[in-house]
Amino acid sequence: MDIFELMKRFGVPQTVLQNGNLPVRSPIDGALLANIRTHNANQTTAAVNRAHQAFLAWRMVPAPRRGELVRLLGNTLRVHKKDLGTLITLETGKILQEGLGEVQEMIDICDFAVGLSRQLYGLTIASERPGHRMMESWHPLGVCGIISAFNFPAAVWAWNAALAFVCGNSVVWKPSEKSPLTGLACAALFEQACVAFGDAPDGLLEVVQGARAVGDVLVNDVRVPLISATGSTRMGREVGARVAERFGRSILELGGNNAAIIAPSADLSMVVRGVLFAAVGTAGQRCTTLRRLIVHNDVYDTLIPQLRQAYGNIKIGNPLHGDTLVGPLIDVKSFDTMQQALHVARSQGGKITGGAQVDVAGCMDGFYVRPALVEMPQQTELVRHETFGPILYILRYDDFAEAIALQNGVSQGLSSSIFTMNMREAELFVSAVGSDCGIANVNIGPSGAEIGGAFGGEKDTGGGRESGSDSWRAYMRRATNTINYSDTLPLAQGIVFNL
Ligand code: UN1
Repeated sequence: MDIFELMKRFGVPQTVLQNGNLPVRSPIDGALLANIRTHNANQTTAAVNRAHQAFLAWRMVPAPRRGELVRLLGNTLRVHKKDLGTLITLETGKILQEGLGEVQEMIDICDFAVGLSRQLYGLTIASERPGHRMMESWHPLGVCGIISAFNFPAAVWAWNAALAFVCGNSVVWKPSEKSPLTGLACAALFEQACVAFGDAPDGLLEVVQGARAVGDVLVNDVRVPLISATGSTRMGREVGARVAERFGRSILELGGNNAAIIAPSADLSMVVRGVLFAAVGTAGQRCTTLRRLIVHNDVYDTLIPQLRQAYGNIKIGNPLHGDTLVGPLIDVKSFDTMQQALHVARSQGGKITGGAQVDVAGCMDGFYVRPALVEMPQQTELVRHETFGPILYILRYDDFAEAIALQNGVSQGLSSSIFTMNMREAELFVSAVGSDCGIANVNIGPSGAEIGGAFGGEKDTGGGRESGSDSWRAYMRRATNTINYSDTLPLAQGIVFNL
C-alpha cells in the first residue's frame, strides 16, 4: 500500500507527509508511514482565531443550509469509504471490516445531522401573564474543541463535528498523535465538501496536530465554549476540571469497564458470537469493549469451554487480510500493559487461556496477541481497572442481585448487557435499579452502538452524550424568551411595583 498515493486520493499532498517532527508508524508492521508537522501553542491559538471568525459568519447561515454542507460531507465520505477505511486500518490496526464500519458510522451521523438541521426545535411555554408568550430558542454556541482518541480516529470526530456544524458552530480538532493521518484525510474530505458547497467560511474546521500542549490551548481558551474529549479517565478528570473552572462545557467520553451478565436461560449460541465480537473486536481496544463476563453457575461449565474453543479459532493477523478477525495492538506500551495485567491476574489466582504474543509473517514489528480469557476467583482491583486490550475477565454468580451488584461494582459506567430469556431479569436490568451505565443492552453485547442513540456513560466515564437522540443540545446555547404583546406591563409572581 503506497501511503502517498492513498493520501493523494483524499487530496493530501505528499509534502505534508514528509519532513515533519511527528513520525507516524503503522501498528501492522511498525513501518514508517509519514513524518508530519505538529502545531505549537501559538499556531493552535491562531487556529482558534480562524475558527472563531468562521463561527461569527457561520452562525448566520440558516440551519438547513448548514445541513447542506454536512450532506455534501456525507457524499464525499461515501465516495471515499474504501480508501478512508483502509487508512484507518493502516493507522490503527483494526480490521478492514471495522475500518469500513467506522466510515459507515460517519456517513450515518451525517445523514442524521442533515435531518436534524431542520429540527433544532425549541418549546413554546405557557406564560402566567396575560398577553405574553414564552419560548425557547437554540442558538449556535461557538468554537467546539474536539480531542479524539486513536481507536475511533474518524467516527468520533464525525459524531461531534456533524452536529456542531448543523448547530452553527466551527470546530478545532486535535486528533490523537497515534492517528494523525486520518485527521488529515478527514480535513481534506471536509475541504472537498466546502468547495462543492461554495461559500463556507474559511476556518470552519481547523485540525491541530500534536500532543498535550495543543490540547492545553483548547482547554484553556474561553473562546472554545465546548470541549468534547474522548480518552482516559485520567485525562478527562483534568480536562473536565479545567474547562469547568472557566465555566465552559465539556462532553467527556472516558473509560469503560463493560460487562455482560449471562443468565441461566441465555441462548448460548448467541452468547458465544456476541461475546466474541464485543470482547476481541478491535483487539479489545474499543471504549465499549466487553471486559467482564458475569456467568451464572448453572451455565458456567457449558459456556466457558465453548468460549475457549471459539477463542482458539480466532484468526489473528494482518488486519488488511479479509479473513483476519483480530489485528495488532496499537503499540508496545499497550502490549506491555496487557502482559502486566495478565501477570497480576495470575498472582491473584486467575486461570488464563490465551494472552500470548503471536508472530505474524511479514509483520515482525507489530504487536499481535491471542485474546485472553481469565477466570477470576473474584472481582479484584485489577478487574475493576480498565486495561485497554483483549482481556476478558470471567466471574461467577448464583443470585441475580449479586450479578447486578458485580456489574455496577466498578467506577466506570459506559456500557453493559445481559443475555437472558427471562423477561423479569431483562426488564429489571434496564430499570432504575438495574445497570447504572449509559448503555444497557439485552441479548446483544455492549459494543457496536448505533449512531441514532445518545452515546456515553456515567460515573468515571464522564457523563457526556454524543451522537444521536437529543445530544445536539450540548452543541447549542438555550435562550428563554418572554414576549409581551399586550399594552400593559404585568409582573410575574403577582408583584405590584407602582410608583
Ligand atoms: C469508542 O470506542 O470510543 O459502540 C467508540 C461502539 C462504537 C463506538 C465506539 N459505535 O462500539
